[in-house]
Order: sequence, then C-alpha cells, then structure tokens
Amino acid sequence: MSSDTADAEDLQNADLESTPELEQLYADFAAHHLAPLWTQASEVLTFHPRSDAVPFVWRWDDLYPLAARSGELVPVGRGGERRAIALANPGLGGAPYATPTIWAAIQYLGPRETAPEHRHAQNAFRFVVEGEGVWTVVNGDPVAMRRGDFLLTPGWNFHGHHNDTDAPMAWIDGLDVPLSDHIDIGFFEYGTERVTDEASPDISRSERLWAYPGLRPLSGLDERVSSPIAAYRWEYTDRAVAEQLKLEDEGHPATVEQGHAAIRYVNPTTGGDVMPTLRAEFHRLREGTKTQVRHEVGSSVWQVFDGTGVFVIDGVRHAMRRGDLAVVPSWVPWSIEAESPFDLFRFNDGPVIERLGFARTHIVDPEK
Ligand code: GTQ
Repeated sequence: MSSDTADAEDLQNADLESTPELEQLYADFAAHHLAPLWTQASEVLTFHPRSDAVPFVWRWDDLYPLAARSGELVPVGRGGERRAIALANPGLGGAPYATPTIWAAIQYLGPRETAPEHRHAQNAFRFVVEGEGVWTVVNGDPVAMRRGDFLLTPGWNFHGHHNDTDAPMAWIDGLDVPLSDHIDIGFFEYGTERVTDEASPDISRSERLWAYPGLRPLSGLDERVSSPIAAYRWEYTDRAVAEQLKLEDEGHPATVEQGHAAIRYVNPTTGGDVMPTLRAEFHRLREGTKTQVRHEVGSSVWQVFDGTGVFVIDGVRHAMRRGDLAVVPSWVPWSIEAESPFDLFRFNDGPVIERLGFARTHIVDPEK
C-alpha cells in the first residue's frame, strides 16, 4: 500500500501564499458558514480509513471491581435505567463509545436487583463471560443468562433484567448507540418498574420456538430484520467450534484458517446477521495458532472468553486473558497469537459496512 507512506501534509495547498485578499476570503467563508475542501482535503478524503478511535485494551480485573463498587454506591432504577459502565475509547473525546459505531459496557446487578423494563430503537445484545442467575425479560419472555450465552434485545423490544439469586452478576452489553447518535434515530419508552414475568425457566419461549438448528416454525415464515432467537446457548457454540477443529483433524477443511475455528451468530429467517447493525462471532484458536494480519473496514470489539494469548494491534502486543476486551478500529492491522487454546467473542459493525457497500479486507502478505 503505497498510500500508507504519503504524508497528509503533502496534499494540502501548503504553498498557497497568504494574502490579505485570501485571508478575507477565508473570513467571509466562515462568516457564511462555509468551509473550503482544499485546506482539509487530506482529512476529508483519506487514502485509507483513519479512525479517531485508537486501539485499546480494558482488563476484566479492572472492570469487574469497578462495577462491583458501583453496585455498592449506585442504585439501579428508573431514570438511570441500567448500572452499565461504557468503555470510553481514549480517541473519542470522552464520549462513552468504544468505537465510532459501537457501545460496549459492563453491566452489573446485585443480589435480587431488578433493572426496570424499557425499550429503545437501538439494538442490543449481551454476552456472558462469567456467572449466572440473571434473567433478561424480552417482551415478557424470561431468558436465562449463563456463561457463554449470547443474548439478543433487538430494537424496540421491551426488556428488563432481574437477578433471581443471592450473588451478583456482571456481563457485557453491545449496542449500536454511537451509530444511532450519528444518524439520529433514537426513540425511547419506559416500561414497567418490575420485569413483567419473574419466572426463571431454563430456556425462553423464543428458544423453544426458534432455536432448533435448521428448523423454523411454519407459524413464522416471514423474514425479520432481527433474529427471533433470544439466546444462543454456549453448549451449541462450544460444540460448533469444537467440531470444526475435529473436522480439520480428520482432514476435512472446516476452519477459516489453519487452527482457527469460527462461527457467526445468525438470524434464522434470513441467514444473515442477528441484527441490522451488529455482527457477532465466536472464535476458537488452537494453542500455537497465529492468525494472518488483517486490515478490515469497520471497527470490532473482542472479549477473551477463555485461555491466554496475544493481540497484536497496529504492531503493539497485548497479553490477553479471560474477560479482557480489546478494540480494533477501522483498518488498523490486527492478528492474534494463541498461547493456549484461545476462545474469543467478537462483535462489530460488519452488517452496516457491508450493506452500504464499503466493506474491504486486506490480508498482509507475510512474504513482503
Ligand atoms: O440493558 O437495556 O449498556 O438500555 C446501555 C443501554 C444496556 C440495557 C446498556 C441499555 C442497556
């Protein structure tokens, strides 16, 4: 990529001589709320994506105790809505955004606590790296949350969470809040203070109707923008990636690259992503696997589910372990090295980038 080496400064009309007439022209532009391209072309038309967001890592060992302290000091209830603490990317000026499109937060519920029901246009999911005992109630359907489960709250579905146990629980939330903010689509409504169904079934009604692989109910043949499956259970995710590696062992290619099994969570009514704005995946790397170095358009957040390894982001090595989260901004090169069997959850804005026709991936040739 020769464009990498071009300096932004090279492209500006830097040698345009300042004259009183020119300065007056610029002042008159400003007075009329106008801005010329030529003084800022290289910022507006970058040779490749240059995110304001920076690569960054948050440690579970920092996040969890801070969430627990919030649990001591901050009640959860109407108005604040959620005891959720967002990852604030240091490049994004203090906004509570992990990337320009993605909200990622740790959410914490103490023993027997309830986060009240509400709904919003923004799409949301939860991923559980440890613990259990909270039910998220989605449109009146109680959905158990346990380690390894991936749970959906698509836009405009009422949802509240209640902890049915005497132990606290924390998990991560992913939402399209920053994208929603940029494009001004937010609507919000309060629901009930208590969750509408405090039952604690093992699986939700949604799963009983929708979560049998390759089968869909004839009562629901319409296409839906978001998946009707409220929970993607760990037992299936685990099995799916384990089988890919076994198939590879048996000489049947099934992995994305050698030693690297991965799945995408999908909407069974379309075969596409679970929600229009968010993609989610689960990856399992064999011990010793090193992925290729990739540049991708769009930003991702990774969370380590199990094992240890190294994330190399923009050439910087980050040792990662269970619960740690890493942000990879658009087009920043990344690769992963597994020091043990390494299980990873990733989410990103892939569906938006693809739907708008902006998707590109560049795999760095190790020979060059
Ligand atoms: O659980 O409904 O992290 O509404 C941010 C906004 C979680 C939620 C967040 C939310 C929620």
